[in-house]
Amino acid sequence: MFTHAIVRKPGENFARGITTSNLGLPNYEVMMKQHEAYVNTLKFLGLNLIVLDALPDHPDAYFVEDTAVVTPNMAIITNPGVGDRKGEVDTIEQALAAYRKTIRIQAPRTVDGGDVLMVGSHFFIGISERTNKQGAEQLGGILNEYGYTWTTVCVDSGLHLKSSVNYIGKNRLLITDTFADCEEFKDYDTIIINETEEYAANTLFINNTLITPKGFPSTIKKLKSTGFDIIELDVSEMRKMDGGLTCLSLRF
Ligand code: CIR
Repeated sequence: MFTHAIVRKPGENFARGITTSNLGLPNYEVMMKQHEAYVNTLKFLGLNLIVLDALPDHPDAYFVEDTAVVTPNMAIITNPGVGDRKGEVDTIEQALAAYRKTIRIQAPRTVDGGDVLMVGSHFFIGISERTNKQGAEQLGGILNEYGYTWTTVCVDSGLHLKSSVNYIGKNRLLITDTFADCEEFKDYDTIIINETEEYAANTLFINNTLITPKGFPSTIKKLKSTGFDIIELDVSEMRKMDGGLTCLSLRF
């Protein structure tokens, strides 16, 4: 069970962050409303929220998931794979230091937290444009020291591993078609997302509730079969910036 989450307020200049989407310009007021609804949902699920201020020099900094990997025993502070985002980690380390021992990924190794999927005591680490092999190896070495296991997964499509694969409880993965046949996931049951709803793979599982993006009816139908409570949240403005539900918080 998670008891805490770190989030960060989006800055007024958040639209200057990195994006590949062509969904139009995001709106600040709508973004803030959607972010507030997200924070309130985590509170409703019983989490204690640590809300950090916006970092104007880093317009993507509210996607806090990329800056750390938090385990029950310690937290690994990442070295994000794009230059613009590297400066986001210091304030995250300060916030996490109150709860966990922190250990840093060292350059030239890179890791984005969005590439790291925790399933119990096992970690899947995506090798992507943001997370390099050396970064995965340093991260894996640290995880081993603390008794965790890890395997790598090649991320050929989507920004991060968790853009396409997420753990949704009871040995089940919510997964896009592209990743469904990966050997690495063979020990898990899978719910495969329809090709037209791939964005909904970024569903967040918190304390036996599934938080899923609004607007993906076929995914909702499939998720209902899990028996877990489901909360739909509109994250249209985050999506315009290539982010989603998992990216917006660090849960621990
Ligand atoms: C970026 O390109 O880094 C941000 N605009 C989006 C990061 C999304 N984070 C995530 O999927 N964990």
